[in-house]
Amino acid sequence: MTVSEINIPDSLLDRDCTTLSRHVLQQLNSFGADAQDLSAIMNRIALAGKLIARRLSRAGLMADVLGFTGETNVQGESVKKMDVFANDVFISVFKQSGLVCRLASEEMENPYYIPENCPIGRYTLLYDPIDGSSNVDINLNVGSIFAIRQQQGEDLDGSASDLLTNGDQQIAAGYILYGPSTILVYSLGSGVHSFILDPSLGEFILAQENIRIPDHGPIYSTNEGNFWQWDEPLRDYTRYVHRHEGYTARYSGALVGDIHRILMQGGVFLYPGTEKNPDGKLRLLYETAPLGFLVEQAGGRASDGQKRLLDLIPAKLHQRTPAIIGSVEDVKLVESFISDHKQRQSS
Ligand code: AHM
Ligand code: MG
Repeated sequence: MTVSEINIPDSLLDRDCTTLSRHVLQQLNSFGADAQDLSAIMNRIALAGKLIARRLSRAGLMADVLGFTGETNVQGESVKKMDVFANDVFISVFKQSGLVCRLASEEMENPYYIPENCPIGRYTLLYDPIDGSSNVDINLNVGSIFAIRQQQGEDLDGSASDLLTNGDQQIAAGYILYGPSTILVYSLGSGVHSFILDPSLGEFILAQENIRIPDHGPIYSTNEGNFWQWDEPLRDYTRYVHRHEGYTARYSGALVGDIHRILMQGGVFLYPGTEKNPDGKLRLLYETAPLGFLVEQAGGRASDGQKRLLDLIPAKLHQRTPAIIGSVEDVKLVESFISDHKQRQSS
């Protein structure tokens, strides 16, 4: 039998061959320079994901992977060795790429510039290299979150103030979930698509296109240990789900995993403000805005309880914001507790 006589169904080949870079070009429906750049950027992000996944998979076997560095980051949080490693991986995959001029991350006070890229690379990568890093030492899921924005203006003073704009300025956003398998989920503003890392190929292969989040789902995902510090409407919402059939709590302590579950099965993720921290814990530019972009693209809703997350304009790079993200009906229900409470107070 000759090779041409072997009958392999087209659908099978297509499934195995739709790589991330090819998918980006298909999405943009172009082979032009901008499309090639975005495809190359996504490919580099995927490479960072593979390098991080590889290190995580052997973390307990290697020296100097688990635990803290002893440093504190700009957020006042203890830095883990994996945070530093993953942060540096994203920088190194973009060096000499000609693609990305600036990288801004949870782990760096100021954006990192790659000057040799700047004359041609007009893009900025915003990212959280390891989100949920408290899970690393106990071998549970963690993630990386990213967003791509186009640089506006010249940024001559190096303040990167053009990044302080709303979330609709994101050209692309996504996450990589390091779980039993490594999954990359992304959107270029036309639907949400997932890819699974096939370790035998070393490639992310298309798993699901145009993911739609259910309009309502059973899951509510929040750290109820903070109940005592929440405002009354959030407590009322929690009491409501406790007293009604059909809700189930799921919280992993790693945002990417919790959002992924909600994206697939429906429900709501909540990280509200507290008395001590009215803006909550999560950061807008590289955590909640990218995830809000994705969830909206999948037909869901993302707010700070009152306003659309993507409409918020951060006052600073590491701005925090309350986050209510998930299925349309479930997010609206949480918002209704907040607006009803406000109305009662003003009447
Ligand atoms: P990190 O980026 O420093 O890991 O913090 C973000 C994480 C999210 O992944 C998760 O949803 C949240 O912090 C958990 O916080 P808490 O332990 O307060 O529930
Ligand atoms: Mg984080």
